[in-house]
Formats: sequence, C-alpha cells, structure tokens
Amino acid sequence: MDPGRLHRFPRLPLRRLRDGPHGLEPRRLDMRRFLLALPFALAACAGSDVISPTLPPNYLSDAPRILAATDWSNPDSVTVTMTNFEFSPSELNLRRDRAVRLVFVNPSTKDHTVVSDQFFREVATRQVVGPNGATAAPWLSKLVVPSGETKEIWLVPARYGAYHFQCDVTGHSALGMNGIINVIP
Ligand SMILES: [Cu+2]
Repeated sequence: MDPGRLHRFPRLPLRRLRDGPHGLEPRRLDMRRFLLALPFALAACAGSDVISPTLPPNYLSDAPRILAATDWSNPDSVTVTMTNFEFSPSELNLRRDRAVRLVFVNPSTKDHTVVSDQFFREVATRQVVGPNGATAAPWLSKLVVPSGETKEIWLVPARYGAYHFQCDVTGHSALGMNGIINVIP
C-alpha cells in the first residue's frame, strides 16, 4: 500500500479505520472521500471477533453439551506469539476432548487475526478472554488480537485432524502468517 494515500485523507482518522466496520461511519463522512479511502480501509482492517449467537451451518451442533460436560478446573495451556508476519510456534498439538486455553500474544506493531474454517467448526468454544474480560463464544469463527494485546480462546477440540489456520488481514497470510493445529489423542 502506497503510504502517500494516507496523506490525501488527513481528516479520516486512522484509528477509526482500524476499528473495523462498526467504527466506520460513512454517513458522517463525505461519501466521495469514503469511497476513495475504502481500499485502504479494507487493506488495513483486522475487524472484530466473529462470534455467532446461534449455531452456524456445519458447526459442531453439540458444542453446548460438550462445554457443559468438560472439566475446566485445569485446562491445558498453549501460547502462540504473533509477529509481523508469523505465528510462533506455527504448529500446535492439542488433545481431543481436553479443555485448552489457546493464548495468542501480539507484541507486534500490527493487529492480527486467527481464522480457520475447518478448526473452528470442529471445536466447542467456551469463551474468548481479552483485556475487557470474558465473552461467551459457543461458535467462534474469527479472533482479532490488536497490537499489544493478548487474547485467549478456551475450547475443547472434538475431532481428530490437522487444521490450517491463518491471519486474514490482507496480505499477512501470503507473508507467512499460517499455521497448523493438530488434534491428537
Ligand atoms: Cu496478521
């Protein structure tokens, strides 16, 4: 992205673009300026956590039952550090039917995300824990970890497999932000 583009829109605060779709307020902005800035907004936007309140298609239908039946007193803990542009470690081993705290630490200068169409469909997620506390998240499909923050996903893997995950901020996956989660016995 040409950094010069930013300077053409001095009144469009960068912070607001980074806040994602809810932070963008097109009605308050000149529409032409908004449309011209849109490609930059899309390129820079990590968005927000995506948590469905109801069962999305093809997700684990018995996630609530699994969550209720799981012992959460001593979860496994796995920590991943997010840099520009890697997950470290990039290969994780999680045990099936065990509670796990999946901790994503982002000390980097950019916001990053965790998405995985396959993995998130086949785990029961109890909650997302961030700086503002815990959010119930039975059906999580995207985690956003802003620069300087740490977030945790408390989940139970329900199926064996090897699942690809990545950061979905534009360009980051191509630069190396990919990983594998193995669900093992
Ligand atoms: Cu990223």
